[in-house]
Amino acid sequence: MTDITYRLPQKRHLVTELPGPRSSELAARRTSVIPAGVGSSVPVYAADADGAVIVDVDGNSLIDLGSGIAVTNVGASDPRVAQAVRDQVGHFTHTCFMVTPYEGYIRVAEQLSALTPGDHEKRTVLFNSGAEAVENAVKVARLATGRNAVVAFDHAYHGRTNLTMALTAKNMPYKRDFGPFAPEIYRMPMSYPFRDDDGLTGPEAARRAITAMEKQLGADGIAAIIIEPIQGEGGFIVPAPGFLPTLAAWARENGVVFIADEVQTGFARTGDWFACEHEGVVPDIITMAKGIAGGMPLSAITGRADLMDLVHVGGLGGTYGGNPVACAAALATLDTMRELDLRGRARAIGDVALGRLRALAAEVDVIGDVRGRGAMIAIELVRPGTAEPDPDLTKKVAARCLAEGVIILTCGTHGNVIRLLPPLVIDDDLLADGLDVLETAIRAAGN
Ligand code: PLZ
Repeated sequence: MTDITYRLPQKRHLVTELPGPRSSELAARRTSVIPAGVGSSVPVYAADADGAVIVDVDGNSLIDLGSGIAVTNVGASDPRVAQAVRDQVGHFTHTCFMVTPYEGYIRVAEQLSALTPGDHEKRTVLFNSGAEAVENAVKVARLATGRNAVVAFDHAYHGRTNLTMALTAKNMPYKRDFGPFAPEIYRMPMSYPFRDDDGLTGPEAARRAITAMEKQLGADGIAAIIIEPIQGEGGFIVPAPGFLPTLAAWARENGVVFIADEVQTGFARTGDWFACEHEGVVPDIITMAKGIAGGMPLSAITGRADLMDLVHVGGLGGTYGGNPVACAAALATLDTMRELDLRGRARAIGDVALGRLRALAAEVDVIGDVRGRGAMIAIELVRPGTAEPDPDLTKKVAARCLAEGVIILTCGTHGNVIRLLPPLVIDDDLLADGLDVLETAIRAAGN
């Protein structure tokens, strides 16, 4: 691997208790101007960040094992990304691609055509957020098929806009009291190896969903199936082998558009460019965001040209979609990922972290499952000796990690999953230190 240069020391170093006095001051100011509806899982305010370290306003250096929810895969302030942004800002920050287009947008589309699974002809449209990409994938699928129904899965997360709230499974905090929701969304059972009946294979779990779709909806009424190849917010659920290929094959046979939501799994995170590649699944449309642009807001859909080209002129767009600064950041991000072989790095992180966490699981009785792929890793915490979720313990572990200066995110329908999403540029020592802290927190909280 090419050596990585960091601007800030890649070390955990605490100079105050967390949160420190300046963070507490900001937290107090915040309450008079920002509603409680906007949550922050870490009560520490950022002043600087680089690689896998976040420095707070009190001068504490924390290890970031969350990447701002799977965004800063190339690190928090990669020099190539920062320079590309500075260069672009020095020329123009916006013209609106729907008014006066520019080359950066085309270059990002060319790269996504080449990087996404499948060697068919493709088209790409750029947007700002993951939710917006999902909304547009569904628009294209409905127009292309002339059908209404859209199938999502148990534990799915697809966003917070009205349509994507409907696609998202979990009520609290995403949906409660925010309805009515968009119609014609149907939810099917997911493959969840840790919680499915013993021995249920991936193809069998797919047949379970397919039978439900055929009985409840009829294949010819379904515009699209949308699925995260590894579910993110829902608990880092890795479906059993064969689940995704069986569903994708059924979709193809029935003219149902197969949409892979790779907003969280995308861009080297799982050790491939996209998680679908692991089982050779080629989606009709793929949604992307987060890791695509090193922290700048950018999202995309890339889909089969024969579907995407059906949309009438002017049917897709938005003021900021494919903003030139975000495009410049994306191009630099993709170059960095290739240059530093971040796919290889993600696999190496997975080997280290999964190995350590599986060894720990053999020793403590609160870990029900360790799973993941590449640098997208989870531990599901349970009451000792059962499969009963333990969300309180999960919160306790995350809080203990934070107190020691390690940022850990949680997720899961039951709130009992610790997830690790380190920047892929994290160095071995920092990763080991972060895992030491996590291991100690689990041992202390659990036994
Ligand atoms: N699809 C698979 O993971 C965003 C959201 C956190 P936006 N996940 C993090 C939160 O509480 O809001 C996500 C995702 C998948 C779509 C989205 C939505 O992406 O960029 O947040 O709109």
